[in-house]
Amino acid sequence: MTGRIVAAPPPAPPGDVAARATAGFRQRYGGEPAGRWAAPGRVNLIGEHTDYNDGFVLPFALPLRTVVAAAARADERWTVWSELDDDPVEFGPAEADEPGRVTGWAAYVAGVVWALRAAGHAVPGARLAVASDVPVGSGLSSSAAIEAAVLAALVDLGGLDLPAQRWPRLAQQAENDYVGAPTGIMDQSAVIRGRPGHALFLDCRSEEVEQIPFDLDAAGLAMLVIDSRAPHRHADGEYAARRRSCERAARALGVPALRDVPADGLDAALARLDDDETRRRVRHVVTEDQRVLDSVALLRAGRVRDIGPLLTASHTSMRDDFEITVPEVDTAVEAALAAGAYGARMTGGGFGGCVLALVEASAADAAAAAVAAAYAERGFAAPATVTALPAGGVTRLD
Ligand code: GAF
Repeated sequence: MTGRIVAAPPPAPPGDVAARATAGFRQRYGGEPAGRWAAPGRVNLIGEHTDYNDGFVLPFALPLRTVVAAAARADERWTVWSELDDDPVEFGPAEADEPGRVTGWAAYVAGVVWALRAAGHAVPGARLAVASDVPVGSGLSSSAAIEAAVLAALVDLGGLDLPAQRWPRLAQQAENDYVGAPTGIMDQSAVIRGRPGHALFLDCRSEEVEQIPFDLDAAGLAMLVIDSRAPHRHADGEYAARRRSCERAARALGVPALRDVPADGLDAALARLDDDETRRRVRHVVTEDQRVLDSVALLRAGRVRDIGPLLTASHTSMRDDFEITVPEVDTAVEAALAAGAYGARMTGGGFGGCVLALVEASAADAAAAAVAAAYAERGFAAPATVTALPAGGVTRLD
């Protein structure tokens, strides 16, 4: 975030996140870490539920980071402490090699060890201490952040031969196959491959990326990130259901994935499907892919304000066709638009999480206040709003 907090932020532990990771390491394990690795959270500018349909996404990394302070150990065991939890978690090869054995937040760490070992790497035993400014449960990919930071730490500590372009898929496997969440590759790609001042245009089939300049400051614009504070209602089950429905539809249409339904062939494809719900799911994915492509074209031409209507159309599609929004996020979008935002949409998997609103920088405070007022009127818990600029992906700090 730019550091300009325009409404009450969620409570964060005191102290710089890297210093907290180091302090945690010293306190739990004694001695100094061999290094510190940081990975960011992310928001998705546009392209929702398109990644697992082999489609297009346009996320960017946030300046909020998860830091892992770590050192190798001589035996093949992994001890992880997080500031989320007083007690460290320790596991060995038996737990790492059996998906599901380690549970809770430490499963993301064990999942990375599992994925590396499954790919044939000699993963060094390690002690790790994790601190994070990426809020958990706000849809900003705290899980991808911990996966990426741990992956970077283990690759460096073990001197593993694993080029960074293979990291996103490996981190996704950790989440899919060890943790058991059937997510796509967007979040891991954003937090690993993000670049300051750019949004990441990713083709989720080929994994090709293009860094798209997204300089909000230069354009006099601000991106509000509004934490809807909506409790996640059945998010996991609903996410999996949407994915199954898309995969069924692709089979029914005889294509490898919904990405293969062209926008100008949408009506013909819809006519071949026999239930209305599936038709709406397909319409969301196909039109959303096109909105990503249109947004990229506008950004390449430097027309940042003009992506606003595409953001709002994405939200409408998620609300009416994909049915993944909730009253809190709809309220935030409506209030931001009424306050003059160029566009606004929920970002992330849905059923809560954050809303993005593209506004003139000079109007950011007023827009945040308008959202807070709309929330108060409806009796929702106060939203937390910050402004965000694109930041860099996973990195070694020292
Ligand atoms: C979640 C998932 F992790 C992503 O893979 C993506 O599907 C997103 O929801 C929806 O676009 O963040």
